[in-house]
Amino acid sequence: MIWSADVSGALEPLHARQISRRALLTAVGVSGVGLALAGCTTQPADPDSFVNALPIPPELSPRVDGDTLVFTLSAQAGTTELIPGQTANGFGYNGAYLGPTLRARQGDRVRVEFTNALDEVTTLHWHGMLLPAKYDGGPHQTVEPGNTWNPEWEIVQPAATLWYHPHVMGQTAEQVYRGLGGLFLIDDAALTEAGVPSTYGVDDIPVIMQDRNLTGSGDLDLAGLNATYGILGDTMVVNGRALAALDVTTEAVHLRLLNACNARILHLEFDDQREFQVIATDTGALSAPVTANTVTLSNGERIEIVVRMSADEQIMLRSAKGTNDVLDNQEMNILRLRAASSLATSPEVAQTLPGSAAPVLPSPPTVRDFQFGNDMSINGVMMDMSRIDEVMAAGAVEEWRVTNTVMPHNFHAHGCSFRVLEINGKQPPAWQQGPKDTVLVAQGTSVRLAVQLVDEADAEHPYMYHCHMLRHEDEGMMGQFVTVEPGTEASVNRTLRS
Ligand SMILES: [Cu+2]
Repeated sequence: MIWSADVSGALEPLHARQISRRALLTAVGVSGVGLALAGCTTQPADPDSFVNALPIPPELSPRVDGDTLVFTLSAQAGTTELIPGQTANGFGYNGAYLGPTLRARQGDRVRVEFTNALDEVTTLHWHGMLLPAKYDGGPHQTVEPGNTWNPEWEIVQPAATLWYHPHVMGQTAEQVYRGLGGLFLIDDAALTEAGVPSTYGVDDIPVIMQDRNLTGSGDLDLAGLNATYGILGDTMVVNGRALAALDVTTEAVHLRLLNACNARILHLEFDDQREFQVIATDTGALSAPVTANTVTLSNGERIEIVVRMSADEQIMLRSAKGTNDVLDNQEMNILRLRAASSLATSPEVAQTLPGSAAPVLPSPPTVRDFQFGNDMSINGVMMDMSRIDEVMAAGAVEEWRVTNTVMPHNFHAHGCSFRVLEINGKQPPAWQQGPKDTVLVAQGTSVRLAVQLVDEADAEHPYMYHCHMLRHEDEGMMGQFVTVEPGTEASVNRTLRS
């Protein structure tokens, strides 16, 4: 057992706080134990130390203005407790870390009244949302400190777990790391009718997973933002709480798993390898539940699962060690699930779910290639805010091929939903065949996608495609496309007026 002295001088077992190696080096100096630990990866935190109640992000009640749901969000700085009893300085929406959960249904009109109460410029991007590019909250829709921004759109897509986060050029990694992010759920009663648990905070649980480095006093450690992959934290924070536990009171729980890490790849499983049902991917439901016992999520991706438990059971959601460089080189415990001694009955999930039909490629399809380069380029160029890289027909279905011969990256595109047709020429696993907006493209990998573009024509405001590893998109591993009236593609000006 290794012991460390906390600031009060009391000794406590090291595993109790999964103290970061950096903090330990600081605490013990660069000799002895510190040197012995340098260069090795952190052991997973002791499951028995996962005792902190999992916070549930509050639902944000909209104001109703005519036929529009109006949500009010403010980006702000404040203090939070990632570890109970210890103060962390964070950024959040309507709070000090993360933000409330927004909810709406297909067909709803929504407006967000957003205020930037930070002292730095930010943007507010709706990850996975199909909406006009001028309201997408990408790098062009900057909001200066003290200013407001009021995007308004109609929800045109089916039920999904979407999320919102900053997307400001060069500062996204730091702002997300400090805590800016939240969920936007699109609801559909048909999923509840199909037996998917849907009582928010009871058996329908958001699980926003973030790896963070914490200082010895529990604050966010910002060192390493400019490393190759940015910060890879050794402490998992879920919904803003380290060493978190969820008290399960029903036979089945629906977990909305979001990899909100800056770069880390998660290979999610339970410690007893139990099977669960995958019911949805990034942008919507599957057509039938898929049984699995492990799923991989790169950062930015979501997956929804239903897991069943027996009374008095305790299981750990964890990430297994993988082979993608430093992005998944350690096993990490994430969230402990503790079942009560008496569980409320849950229905079985129906064998048919209200999943949307996959986009059908025209014959012959329009094929678009995206090649990752060694220098953070895509197709040989880095991000230029004034350059339109691709012009597409609004509402079209296209075939995209993303090829990566260099280090691990992933690929995310705005203004579309896609299906993964092939990874290195083979069908992806069934749990990866649902609607998506982000896909892991590991080193030496090529993925083929069927992309359904949003039916919005606007030659002046681009959508983004990029690596979602936040350090990489900040460095410029990003490009821009516009969707325009079909037939007008050739006449579009590819230089944006500033
Ligand atoms: Cu990348």
